[in-house]
Amino acid sequence: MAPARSDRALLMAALNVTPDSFSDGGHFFDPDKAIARAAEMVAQGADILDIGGESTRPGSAEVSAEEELARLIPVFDAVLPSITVPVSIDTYKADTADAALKAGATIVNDVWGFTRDPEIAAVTAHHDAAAIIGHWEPDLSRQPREEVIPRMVAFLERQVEAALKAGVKGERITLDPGIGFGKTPAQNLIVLDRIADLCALGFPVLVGASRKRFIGEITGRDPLDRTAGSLAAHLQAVANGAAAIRAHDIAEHHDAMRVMHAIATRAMPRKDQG
Ligand code: HH2
Repeated sequence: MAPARSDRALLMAALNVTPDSFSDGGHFFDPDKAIARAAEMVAQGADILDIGGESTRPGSAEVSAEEELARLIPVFDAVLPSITVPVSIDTYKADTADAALKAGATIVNDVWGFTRDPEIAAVTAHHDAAAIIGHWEPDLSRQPREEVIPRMVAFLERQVEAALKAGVKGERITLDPGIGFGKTPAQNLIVLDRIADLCALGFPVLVGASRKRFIGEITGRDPLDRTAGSLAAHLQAVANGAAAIRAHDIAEHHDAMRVMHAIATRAMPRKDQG
C-alpha cells in the first residue's frame, strides 16, 4: 500500500470526486476544488490519497466507467505529477482501475473485494499495483450477528486466494473489513472490536469508519459533525491492530494518531516526523 511508518498507523485521505457521496458529495466535484483538497490533505499529514468517482452510499446511482473516468482523469492529471504520496483508485471496475493505474495511481482500492468485476484482479496484477481487498456481502445484514466474523474471514481468505491466483503479490495486499458495507450497526461494532481476527490472516488491515451512519446513530450527529465519533472508532481499531485508517478529517486524525503512538511507545516524536 504505502511503506509502514514507525511513528503511527498510516493515514489514507478520502477524496470523493462525486456529486452524491454521503458526507462530502458535491464538495469536490469541481476538479479545481478536488485538486486543492488533495494538496491540503497531504499537507495535513495524509500518507495515501484515495480518489473515487462513484459513491458507495446505499441508493446512490451507479455510473459507467466512462462517466467515472470523466470525473477522475482531470483530477489525476493535475494531482499525480506533483503529489508526494501514493494515490489509490477507489473503484470496483477494471477499466477505471486500468486507466487510473496508467495515469500513475499505484493502489487499487476495491470495497467489493474483487467480486464485482472479474477482470479487476488481473488488471491490478498487470500493473504490479497494491490491492486493498474490502469485505462486502450484501446479504450479511440478515444473518445472526455472531456470523459476521466467520463470514468476513472466509470471504477475505477466498478473495486473497483469487487475487494471488490472478498474479497480485501477497506483500502488496491489504485487507479491509468494510465498515458499513452490508452490515448492521451492531455488526460494525463487533467488527471494530475484533480487528485482531482479521490481522491474524497475516496482511495489514485498513479500517474506514469515517463519518459512517452507525456513528450518527450513536451520537445523533450529521455526517460533517462526526469527526470525534470517527476518531474514537479509528483509535480503537488501531489499538486492536489496524495498520491504516481511511478518513476525511486528516488534521484531526494526524494529531490523534501521533498522540496515541507517543503514549503507546512512551516516546515523543522526533522533530522530522510528519
Ligand atoms: N468507505 C467508503 C469508500 N471507500 N474504501 C475502503 N477501503 N474502506 C472503506 O471503508 C471505504 C472505502 C465510503 O465512504 P466515502 O468515500 O466517504 O463515501 P461514498 O462512498 O458515499 O463516496
